[in-house]
Parts: sequence; C-alpha cells; structure tokens
Amino acid sequence: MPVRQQIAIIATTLLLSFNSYAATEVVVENAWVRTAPPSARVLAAYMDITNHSGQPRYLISASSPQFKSVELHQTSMNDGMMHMTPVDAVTLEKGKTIHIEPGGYHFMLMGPKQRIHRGDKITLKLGFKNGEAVTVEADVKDSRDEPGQTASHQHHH
Ligand SMILES: [Cu+2]
Repeated sequence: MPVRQQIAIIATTLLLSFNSYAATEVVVENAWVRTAPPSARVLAAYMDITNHSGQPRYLISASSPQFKSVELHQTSMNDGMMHMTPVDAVTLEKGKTIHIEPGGYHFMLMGPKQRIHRGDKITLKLGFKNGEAVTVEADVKDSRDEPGQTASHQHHH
C-alpha cells in the first residue's frame, strides 16, 4: 500500500475516534421544563451539564423545534427584586458539573408553537463554542414532580 494512502487511512481513523469521543465529553442529565399556565408565552428549562473534557467548554446557544426561540438567562436579585438577564455564554470548567436550576441560570423557551403539557418531551439543542452540539430531551414537570414533592408523585395518571 502506498505510504500516502496509509497516512490518509490513519488520519481518517483518528478523526473518527476523535468525533465519537467528543460526543460524550459534555453530558446532560436531569433536564426538565417547568409547566406554565396555558396563556404563558415563555417557559423555563433546567438541567445539569457535566464537562468531561480536558478543557473548558462554552455553552453559547440553544434552540428547540417546539419554540420560536431559546435564550440563556441568569436570574439575580437586585434591590430585593428578581431580575432576568440574557447571557452570551456559560462557562463549563473542565471536569465540573454546572447546575442550571431555578434561581440561577435557565433556558428561556419563548413562543411555544403548541400547548405544552405535563409529561411532554421538549427537544433542546445546545451549541458550544467549539462547534459541538448536544441534543437533550427534557421532561415537562409541574410542582408535583419537583424535588421534595415526591409524596404526591404516585397520584398522577
Ligand atoms: Cu428568563
């Protein structure tokens, strides 16, 4: 086999193994969306994101086929008032888990294309600065499903 062809094959193999490894570097768990009244034009999504790669990752975008747009927001208290501000990027330190949870960061899901019900699945696509994308399925939950409310869990359906 000519050397050039061998090199091409090695390069392809490296590329393939790099890609499959990269796909598992950022892991999303516990993704959920909080239910809202039928008239609500915005919903919020939460999740835990772990960066298993050896370097920082930057979450820079999100989208969902079920919503017109998705923004990353941060909730903060200012003079006793709750504020939400859009953020351009969330830094994921290497080896760390970031909790996107009520009171901190959240994904703001804007303009639902149809009514969202408890138990629905919301597809979210997260985009990272390095070009990586992760697709997430988030469960729609209401207060009965939230942590600390498990006592009433058995009554649904
Ligand atoms: Cu918000």
